[in-house]
Amino acid sequence: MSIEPSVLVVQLREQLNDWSYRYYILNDSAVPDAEYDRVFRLLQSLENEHPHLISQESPTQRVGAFPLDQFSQVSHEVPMLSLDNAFSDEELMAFDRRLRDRLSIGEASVGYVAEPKLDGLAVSLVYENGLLVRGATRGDGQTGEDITENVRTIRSIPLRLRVENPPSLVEVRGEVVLPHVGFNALNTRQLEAGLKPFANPRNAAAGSLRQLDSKVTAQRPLDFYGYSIARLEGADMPACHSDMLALMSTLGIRVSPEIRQCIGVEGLLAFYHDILGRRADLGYDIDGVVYKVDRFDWQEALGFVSRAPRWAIAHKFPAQEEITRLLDVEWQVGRTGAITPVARLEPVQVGGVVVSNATLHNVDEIARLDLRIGDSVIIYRAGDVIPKVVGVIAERRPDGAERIVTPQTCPVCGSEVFRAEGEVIARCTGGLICAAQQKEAIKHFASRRAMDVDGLGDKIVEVLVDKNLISTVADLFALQAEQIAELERMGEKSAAKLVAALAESRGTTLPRFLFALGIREVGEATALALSKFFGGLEAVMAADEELLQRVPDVGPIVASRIRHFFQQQHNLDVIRSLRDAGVHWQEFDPSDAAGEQPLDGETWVLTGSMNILSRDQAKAYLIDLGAKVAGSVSAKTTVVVAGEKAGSKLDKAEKLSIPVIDEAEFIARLQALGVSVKEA
Ligand code: JCF
Repeated sequence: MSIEPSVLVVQLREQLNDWSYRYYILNDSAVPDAEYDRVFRLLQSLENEHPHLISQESPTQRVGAFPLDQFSQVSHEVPMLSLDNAFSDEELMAFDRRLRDRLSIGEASVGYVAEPKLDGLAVSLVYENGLLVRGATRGDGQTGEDITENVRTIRSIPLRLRVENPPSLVEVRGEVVLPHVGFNALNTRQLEAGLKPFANPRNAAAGSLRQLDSKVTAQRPLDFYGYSIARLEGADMPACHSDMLALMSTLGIRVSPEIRQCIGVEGLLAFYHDILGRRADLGYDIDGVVYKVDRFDWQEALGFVSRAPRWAIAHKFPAQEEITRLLDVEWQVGRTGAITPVARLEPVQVGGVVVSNATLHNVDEIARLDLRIGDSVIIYRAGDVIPKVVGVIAERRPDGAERIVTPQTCPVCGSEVFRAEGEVIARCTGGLICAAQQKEAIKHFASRRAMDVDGLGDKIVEVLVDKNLISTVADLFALQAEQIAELERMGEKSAAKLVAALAESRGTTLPRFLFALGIREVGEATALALSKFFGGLEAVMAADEELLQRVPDVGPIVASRIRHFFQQQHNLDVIRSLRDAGVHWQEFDPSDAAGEQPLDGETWVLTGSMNILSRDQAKAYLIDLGAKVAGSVSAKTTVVVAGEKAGSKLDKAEKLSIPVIDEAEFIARLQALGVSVKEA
């Protein structure tokens, strides 16, 4: 017997709305995304077949509606208030004093409700008989704009209240924000599309909410938190603010989980400092905290001054945006050779710390901002992230403000600066000889999956470079035990061990060596493919881009990176030195069967944790033997190695009848293939 479509549609809708509620409002994900999507598509196809079954509250209706020519005006039945501000502890104490005087409660403490003050846009949501019928902006507090279609796209705003018998009318007030993650993703998309990025999340949220085309709003990951009920009909209004917030939660409206009841000024200050300390971790911008008198009878007694209530105040945090002067632009070389412009600024307080440097990301950013030395610039700093220059105040440009020129050579090593076509990032071509890149290059070279030098950890590499004992990877092999023994926290024993490990690592494989060179875009898989194709290093070095592209999985970009690497004389010098130092591997004729590896063509999957081997090591062994190592189990998987606490991959392997072996069996197989297995 099949279920009636009209019944099924309701069931699916309820299921999806319930999952959505748990995900967006309770922050607990009930089912995997894939399952949600599957049910969503099922509902969509049913609604397509039976359009009369579509209803306004269906989750399929959150994708935006027809674009509007303009927003219509909405007058607020109950005005949307603004808040008075306190900028210091003293101002806050004066506020509390005033309240107690007006209420004539002497030295008794006031019960407050404190909440983070979200830096977004205030909106009003009207629910009639449980159904969302209107969304509006604050406007001037009396009249706002009808943004119903836009708010309907926000997943954390329920289209229907989650109660059996909803009040006949509920007007919720709250704040729409764009969380940091969404803001960064949006700006990345803007830049990729050649559009201007938004200066801060608030502007981005405002721009997103005031879209005449709600389909655009639907693409913006906006969030909503309610902070009060302005009108309630068909139910009793609670007697205090904290109970009203609880009622909102019951109705399915998201309320900030940070809201607390606080007693007296001491309670408020403790809340303020707690939230200020966690400001960066909240995931969205806040510009302070809001305190409200909890008791409604007291709120009523206190009343209003002009458009702000006497019973509430916003205690502001230090601003996250400030204006200062751009003194200079310096160029920094990152560990991958990326050359990034850094703004040197006249020191300014932003978000409570003194900022004198800010990132400019890349050369395009300078052009986009039309930045000149001497300009007045706007600095934005969200929490702990690096401050950035988000704007220029063009009217304040001084005469003779200098243009900013991209360097042609690396400021660290003097090598040519290269910017690949279509790339926004300029890079130093110094590779292994550039001091800025040396440390990272050496760490990579020595790592498990590369040359696997036992005991040469990141810390030691840093010390060796800082003490000028090494500057390229080739210098590693000239290190003497006596030199190492003199370093801090190194003894004769560990020095001798390290020298022995270095000596041992000289016997390697071609794929490991190619990977160890740290050529951009050449990971282990590509290194292996190159080895198999060419059989020897000389052949890889001599190959032109056309030939390189014949290697499986090597496209034009990777080919150009490889070619470019081997065209740099300093890279050739380092390779020469490494070979002179005794680094060697087996080469073979690629047309010959000798190049074949025991696990050629096999795909292995590692899951769970192992006791004897590290995952990197296990992977490296497999790759050395010619296998591919994949991240997920599929019909193409040859074997799954399951360590302890193996999870879903194991289930999947069983479902697909793929052989599963444990760590002991894995090691036995490696040894049978001639690998001398080392403990991690
Ligand atoms: O989070 C906010 N931006 C916020 C603004 C929170 C509140 O509780 C507010 C507000 C503006 C007015 N309460 C009022 C009365």
